Amino acid sequence: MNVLTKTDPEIAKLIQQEDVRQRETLRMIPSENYVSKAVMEATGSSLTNKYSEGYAGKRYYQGQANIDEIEALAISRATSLFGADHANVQPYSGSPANLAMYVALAEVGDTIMGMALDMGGHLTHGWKASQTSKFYNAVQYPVDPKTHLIDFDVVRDLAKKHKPKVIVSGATAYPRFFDYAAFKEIADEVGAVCVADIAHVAGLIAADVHPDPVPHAGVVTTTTHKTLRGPRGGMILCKEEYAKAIDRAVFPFLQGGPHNHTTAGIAVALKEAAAPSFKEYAAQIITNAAVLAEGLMARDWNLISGGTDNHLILVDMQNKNLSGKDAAVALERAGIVVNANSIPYDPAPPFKPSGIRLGTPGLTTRGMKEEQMRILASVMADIVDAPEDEAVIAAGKKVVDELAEAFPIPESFVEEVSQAA
Ligand code: DSN
Repeated sequence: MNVLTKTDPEIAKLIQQEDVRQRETLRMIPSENYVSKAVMEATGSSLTNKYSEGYAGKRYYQGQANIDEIEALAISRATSLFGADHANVQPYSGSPANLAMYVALAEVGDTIMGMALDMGGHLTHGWKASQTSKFYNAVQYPVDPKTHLIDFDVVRDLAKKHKPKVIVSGATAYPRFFDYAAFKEIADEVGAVCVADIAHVAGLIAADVHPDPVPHAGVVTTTTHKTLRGPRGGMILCKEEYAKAIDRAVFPFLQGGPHNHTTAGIAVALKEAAAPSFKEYAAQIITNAAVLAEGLMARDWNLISGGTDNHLILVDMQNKNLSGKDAAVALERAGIVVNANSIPYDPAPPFKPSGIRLGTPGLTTRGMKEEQMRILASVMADIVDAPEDEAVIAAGKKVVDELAEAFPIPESFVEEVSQAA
């Protein structure tokens, strides 16, 4: 960062400090990952200088020869990886992608249905603090109070009662697979469009280690930076019948010029995700989460739903007499970065919730496997048992330092990509 250091030493220093923080701590927030240098280079390129309102071949600005090809590549890689009819790669991130999906499928004031935020859903699935609940009449489905699983009888009853135009599946804190066929059946019964928000699990779906919503859902929305391991961005996949409405909703209804540097980064990440080694990566994410869950449960950690099928683990800390926030703060002191999170039917407020949420996409990118998960389960349990014991924190930090050094953030997935080409 020679130039940046000269131009703006304050920002350069903060970025360098963040590089060090990312290198020296363990990323266990399940929505975060580490991208390749190739994705970084595409994202930090001259493409940021270009305006391209419109779509390939139909732009409102001249000078699109390269941009059109980049966007076309991103689209064809997305449709091919997910087996979708159509892809729009312009949404700025997951929330704008979801808003575009509603705009395409419903009128303001129509009823939409999604999982409540405090049950594991996303803000944009109609949560009361989100504008999606003001623009639309949002009906929220819960999880079962005992099993913490989606109860399809409850979803069906709510759908029959409220007749939503759109039913959204998907979550930010649901540790189990989604039964997309069941959602589609209910959507068909009430004449709703079946939508899947796969932001968290897109990489797992691309690698065939998670159920696939594409055959069932009319529209699939996603971010590109979680298990898919691309830059921060969004994407909408859909069946041909929704393609025009989705494209119009993204541009011109909601957005102006697409972020071409992000589009290029998404294209690179999609190429990386098509490599055979990405399948191994995604399978290892799930194995790692299962082993970590087992290790934590052996130390009397209360896992929501009793375990995990995917990349994430949601923990109820109430039996440890520790808030989720205090647990997350203690773990971070040892270099383990998770997030405090509400649990279903949480008696505590959202800013000091009873749970923590953690996951394995980042650690798996760093090459960690079952053995490291067992070590980490033990370190985390020790810290949660004695969050104010400086010797325990120091011992945990020593293990984290060793792991961070032994498993550096990889720069490249190039070998895998050339195999796939
Ligand atoms: N903020 C994302 C997450 O952490 O899951 C969802 O938008």
